[in-house]
Amino acid sequence: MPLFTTNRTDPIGSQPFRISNRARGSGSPSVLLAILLILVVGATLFIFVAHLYPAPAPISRDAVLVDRQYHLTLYVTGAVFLLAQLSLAYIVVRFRDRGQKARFVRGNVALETFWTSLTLFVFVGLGVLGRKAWADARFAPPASGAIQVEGTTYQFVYAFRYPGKDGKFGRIDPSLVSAPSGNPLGIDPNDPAGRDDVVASELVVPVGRPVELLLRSQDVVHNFFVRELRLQQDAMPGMIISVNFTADQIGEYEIVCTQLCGLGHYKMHSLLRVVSPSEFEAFLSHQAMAP
Ligand SMILES: [Cu+2]
Repeated sequence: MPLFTTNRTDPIGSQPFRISNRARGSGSPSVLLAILLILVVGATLFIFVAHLYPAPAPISRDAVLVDRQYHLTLYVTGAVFLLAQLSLAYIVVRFRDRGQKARFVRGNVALETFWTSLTLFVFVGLGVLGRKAWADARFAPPASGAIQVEGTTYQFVYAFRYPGKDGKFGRIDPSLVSAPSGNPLGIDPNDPAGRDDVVASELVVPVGRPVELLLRSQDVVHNFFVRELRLQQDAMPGMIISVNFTADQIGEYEIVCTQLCGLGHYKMHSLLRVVSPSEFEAFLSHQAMAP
C-alpha cells in the first residue's frame, strides 16, 4: 500500500501521482557520491603534493617569477577546489533524502553577491600579480647590452639570424625567399647591412646576457616555447613580435612549436644553446665563415 500520495496530477494521464516507499528515502547514493568526491579530492591532492610531474628547473629570473605566480595561483585555486568539493560531499550527505518533505529555497542574494565579488577579486588580483612576469618578457624595453636575434619560423623549421659585426639586420625581400638556393629568409644581397648577417638553425646565446628575440613567421602561426625559460610566444605572419629573456644557466634546452601548424608540426623543434661568452664569439665567427 502506498505510504505517500501527492495531490498533483500527471500532466499526460491526468491521474494522481503515487509515490511509493517515500518514507524510506533515497539517501544511499548520496553517501556513495560523497565517498567518490573525497577519493577524487584525495587523488588530485596526491598528484600535486607528490610532485609526480615536476617541471624542469627554471633558467632565468623571469622563469622564477612565472613559477612563483604559478604556485600562488595553484595554492589559491587548490584551496577553493578542496573547500568546494569537501563542502559538496558534506552537503550531499547532510541534506540527503531521508523521506522528509522537500523545502523550496529561492536562493540568497547576499551570499551570491559575496562569492561572485570574491571570485572576481581573486581572479583580477592574480592577474595583476602575474602582470610583472608577463610584461617583463614582452613589453619592457630590452635591457642595455641586449643582443638582438631574429627568429623566423616556417613549416617546419626555425631559422635564427644574428646581425653580424655591424649590428644591423639586412633588408628582407619575400620574393627572394628560397631555401634550396641557401636563402631561406630572403636576405637582399644588394643591402650591405645583410652581408655579414649570420643565419643558424639553432639559437645560441651567451649566458647571463639579455636577448631580444624578434619572432616572425613566413607562412602560418607557429610558436616559440622553451620550458626552462617558461617562455611561450606565437610567431604570426605579418608581425614582428619581440620577447626578452636572459638565460642564466649554461646548457642545451629544447625549443618546440606548440601551434598545430601542419602535417610536420610534430617534428618542428630546435635547440637553445646557452654558452659562455667566448664560445658565443667562436660560434658567430665560425658561422660567418661558413659558406
Ligand atoms: Cu610550427
